[in-house]
This record gives sequence, C-alpha cells and structure tokens, in this order.
Amino acid sequence: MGMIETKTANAIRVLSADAIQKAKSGHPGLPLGCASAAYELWANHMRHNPADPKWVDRDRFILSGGHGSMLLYSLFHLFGYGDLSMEDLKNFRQIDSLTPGHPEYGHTVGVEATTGPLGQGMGMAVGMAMAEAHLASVFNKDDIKIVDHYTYVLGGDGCMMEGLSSEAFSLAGTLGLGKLIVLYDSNNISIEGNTDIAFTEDTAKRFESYGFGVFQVEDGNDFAAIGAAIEAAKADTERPLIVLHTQIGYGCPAKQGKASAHGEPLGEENIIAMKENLGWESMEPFYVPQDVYDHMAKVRESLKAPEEEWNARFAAYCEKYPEMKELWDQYHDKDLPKKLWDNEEFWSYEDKPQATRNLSGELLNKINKVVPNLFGGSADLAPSNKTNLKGEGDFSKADYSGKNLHFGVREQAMTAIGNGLVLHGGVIPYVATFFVFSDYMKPIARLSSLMKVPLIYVLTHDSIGVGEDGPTHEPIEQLAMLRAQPNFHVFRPADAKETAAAWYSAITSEKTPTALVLTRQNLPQLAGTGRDAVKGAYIVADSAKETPDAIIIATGSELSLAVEAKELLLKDGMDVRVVSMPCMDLFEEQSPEYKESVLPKAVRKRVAVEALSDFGWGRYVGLDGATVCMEGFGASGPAAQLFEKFGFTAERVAETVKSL
Ligand SMILES: Cc1ncc(C[n+]2csc(CCOP(=O)(O)OP(=O)(O)O)c2C)c(N)n1
Ligand SMILES: [Mg+2]
Repeated sequence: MGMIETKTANAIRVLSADAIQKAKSGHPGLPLGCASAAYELWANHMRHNPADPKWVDRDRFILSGGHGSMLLYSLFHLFGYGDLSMEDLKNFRQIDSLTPGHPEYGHTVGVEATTGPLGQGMGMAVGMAMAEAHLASVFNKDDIKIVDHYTYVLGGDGCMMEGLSSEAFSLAGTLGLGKLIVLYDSNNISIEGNTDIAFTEDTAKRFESYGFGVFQVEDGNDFAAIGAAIEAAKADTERPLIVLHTQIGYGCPAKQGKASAHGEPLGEENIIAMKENLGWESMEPFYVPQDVYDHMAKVRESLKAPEEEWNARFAAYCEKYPEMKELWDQYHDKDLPKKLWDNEEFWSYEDKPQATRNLSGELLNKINKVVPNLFGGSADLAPSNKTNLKGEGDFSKADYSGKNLHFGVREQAMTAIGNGLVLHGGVIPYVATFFVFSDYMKPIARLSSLMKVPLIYVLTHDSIGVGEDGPTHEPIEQLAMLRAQPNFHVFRPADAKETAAAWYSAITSEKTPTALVLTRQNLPQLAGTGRDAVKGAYIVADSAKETPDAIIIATGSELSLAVEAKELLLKDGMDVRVVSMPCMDLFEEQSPEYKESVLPKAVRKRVAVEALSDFGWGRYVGLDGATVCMEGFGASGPAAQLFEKFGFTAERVAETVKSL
C-alpha cells in the first residue's frame, strides 16, 4: 500500500483530534485506532456511492461504538457525504451542527443508524442483514440479482460486553447471515482501564461457538492485512467476524494504548506531538494536504461505478420481470397501507366478546393480504402474541423468503433487529412479546423514537388480566413508562373497532413507533367505539346535558366498566360522559379545539379508569378528579377474581364519580 493511504488515514486522525480539541469534548481513541481499517474498507471494499447516499443496494456501515463519531464525520468529509464541510467539523458537538456528539440517523447524511448506547448498533446491523437476506430471496432471479449487499458493523469492547450483542450474534449465527461482516475494534481498553479488569473471555471462541468464521488482523494499521481479511470475510458464506487488533489513540505518543485516549481531548501539546509523530506537514489545526483531497476525489469517482452498473442491472430486471417490478414498487410504496382505510374486510369483525390479542392476530393476517412486505415475529411467544402470519413460511437459514421471524427469547436483540429492519427499508416489521417484558425492550424502543423509526410493537397480556401467572407477569408501570417516551404512540384498544384503528395508525405511521397493548382476556364489543380511536381519545357515550355532570375516561379492558358505570349513575340522577382514550400521545397531537370538545375544561369532575399505575393520569383528571387504577403489584389468581379484588368494578367506578 502506498503513502497516500497512510496519509489519508492520518487525515482522519488529525481531523478527529482537532475537532474534539476544539469542542473540548469527545472521544479520540476510537477514530485514531480505527482510521486505517475504516479508510481501507470505505475506499477499497465497500460498495457505496457518496453521491447517492440512499442508493438501495449500497453496502451498509454502522458505527456501533457511536462515541467514535468523529471517525464517521471525518470519513463523510473526505468521501464527500452530504458535502459535510470543514466548517461542520469545526462545529463538532455544537447546537444545531451536522456533527452532534453521537451519530444521529436522519440528521447527518450518511449516518445509517443512531448509535451511542453500546451494543445496539450490533443488533441493528443484524436486522439490516436479515432484511437484505429476505429481500434477496424474494426478488433475486437466477440470472439477475438486484438485492446483493453487505452489512458492515464496527464496534469495540463495550459493544462486545453488552449482552445485546450476544443475543444478536447468537441469532445471526443460527440464521447463517453470511453477508453480515462484524469488525471488532479489539484494543483491550474501555473507560476504566484495561479490559482485563472485567472482560477476559475469548471473544473469537465465543463467536466460533455461534458458528462465525473468525479472521484475525494482528496489526490494525496493516492495510494489506485488513483488505485481505475483508475479502476473506466476503468470501465466507457463513457469518464472519474480523478481529482488528488496534491501539486506542494510535499515533498520539502520550496517549496511545491508554484509557485516557478514550473520552477526552488529547490536549494541544499532545496533538502537536501526534502530528510530528505522523510526519504531518503542518501544525495548523484542521490542515488537510491537497494531495489527500486529490486522492479522495479519485476514490469518490471510482465509487460511482457500482451504482451505475446496478442501475443497468435493475433496468434489465424490470424489463425482463415486469410483475416483479410491480411487486418491488409495492414493497417500496409508503402509502400502500393507507388503502386499509377503505377496506371493509379490514374493519369487519364478529360481534362477540374477544381478546384484543386475537383480534390483532386476525387484523395482522388481513393486512398481510394487502401489504405484501410485512415481516415480523415474537421473542418465542407467537402463539400467545398471535403474531403468526398464516400460510407464510418461517425465515430461516434454509429459506430467507419466510416472513415469520423467530427471535428466540431475546427481547433486546429482537427490538434492535426491528429497528435495523426499518432502517434498511423495503419491509414493514413488527416485534412482539408480553407487555410486562417491554422492560427488556425499553432502551431500544427509545432509539426507535429518537430515530423516528415507525417500528410496530405487539405487546399482549396487558394487565392483571394475565391472571394465574401472577405479579411477575402482570404489567403495572409499563404503560406510564412507554407513554413518558417522546415520539412513541402507545395504544390500548378496548374492542375490535379500536384494535383495527390501532393497527391502522401503527402501520401508516411514518415517523413514530407504535405499541399495541392488548388483552389476554375477552372483552365485549362496545356500541359507541369506532375509527375515531385514531384521534387518541373520543366520546363513546355522551351525556344528554350540554355540560356533563362528570367525565369518565378509560382505556382498553376498563372501557366497558366505564360504560356500565354511566348506566348505574343515570339511575342515581347523574348524567356523565364516557371518553375512550386508547392513545394519549395521539390525543395530545390533536387541535386545542378538538381536545376541548372531548374534555371541556369546565368539567372538573373526572375519573380515569385503567388497571395499571395511575402515573400520568393527573394531567387529565386534575386536582378535582380521581383515578381507579392499580396501586401496587398484582397477584396470582383467576383474572376475573383479580379485577374484583383490586376494585375494577362498575360499582366502584360509579362510587368514585359520586365521591367527587
Ligand atoms: C449502554 C451503554 N453503557 C455505557 C455507555 C458509556 N460508554 C461509552 S463508551 C464506553 C466504553 C466503551 O469501551 P470500548 O467499546 O472498548 O471503546 P474504546 O474505549 O475502545 O473506544 C462506555 C462505558 C454507553 N455509551 N452505552
Ligand atoms: Mg476498547
């Protein structure tokens, strides 16, 4: 390898160190340690075109160790992603800059996934590789392949320590995702010092046990060795791991190999020493030699060819297989699910008591007839979550065309994979487990919201209605937890019509993930419910009076209690309004006029009924209102008896209204 490669990798080091120094914060260790490997991968092995960052068949690259964001930004600047300028690098970590502290999807051109919470990038990469494998098996023909790309993920010791990576790679091994290439930045350092203090496993052996092929690169600055490992990994049709033995903070004599290189600026003097050590031409901050830019212009030019070749291939494919082109367009038509609004079958239901999880399962299968690219499953609870797509095969190593995913008992990996599937594009994924185990999904769901990724969460067994399994399995605070998360729609539907509305909202959502919180037990079909559920809250049974005597607000299984309580109260001369509020978040998005029409400020006697924690209801019931909610954990016993025991009866609701 020539001088210019080394010089370009050093430009990545210099830009990263200078930007972090100027910001007075950041993480130089990873960018310095991985500069050579990243340059080699991006310039000589990855099929990507900075001139068209959204090209569908590009190789994906995820920086799972998001703290090393300056590595990405330096690459973007040199490769020409989104014209990320020197000015942008100088604004690293400043408000509204294109170079925030950690890479943010949708904010900076070229960022494939928001990363920073360690381990999650690893899971998202597995999801992207699964999407590729699935779409390839659906669309590729023997003579023309139109889906054919790799997913590269780079993560360090921290990502390997996080349990999420074990979940994700264990599944990747089972699925034999040969086009997932994991690059492990093995520098034996994390924040507290040498990894020996807490992490002595043999990671290579661990991956071998998952069924990965392992390639070692002894010197993380040996371009030829890195390149050879990448090509060997590509040729490995199973699941390759490349262990890059690197030195954190490489190039900076006072810092390299030390934990102090991890997460603080190197210091002015150390940067000068680094530049001298690297033989840099100028001590001027942010100086990049012209020959590096000249070289990168040539590299950028060379990166255009694969997409041009793909465009020709895709055109030939469309001509030869017009019916497949039609299917391809359906897979990529974001508006297709909106057709469900006028689909009578979708909204139809049998008028008998039904569990909303069963209704959800039926709706999912109805959607599958209209929306061809549903792709999802459960963390080993599909029979309970009712998430199976009937007549569709299983996604497996033997057959990637199956649409039913089996995540195993791995809620974290499942959720990160779900995010990766959405980010990849081309499929509409859903993930499922018991509602109580949303605790295991929460940190990953948070990234769905942050990235504006509309992943669908099917969460069944939504209250003490779980019954005999008892308090370990009965959610209490999970509803409040998910409602507290910005940009997350939590739906708790009460019957068939509301469950359909919830699914409609979830599958047409473009920027917001949705949780469908569903019952295990049967619920009656109610008269006043309807599609207005998509507004988040609406009146299901009104008072005859212009100003109701009181308002009862309920969700899900407790809505029927509210309606019964209204009847009881009428006998006592009180005429109340019943409001169903299946989705607080969507109600908050409505106009002030609509909100006032449903919950008039003048009516201060308000009771909220929900068999979960009352946290959050204060906002709607106010100081003069009350709640009928769970105060502690549930108990083990038949569900109907538990509702009695914890006071979820129409009588108690009516009494509570009268007490105001
Ligand atoms: C889930 C999570 N826990 C903790 C952190 C805080 N954190 C950021 S980097 C880091 C150490 C990472 O070590 P390593 O991956 O080896 O990176 P290196 O120091 O080699 O750059 C920690 C604990 C985090 N970002 N995410
Ligand atoms: Mg490390």
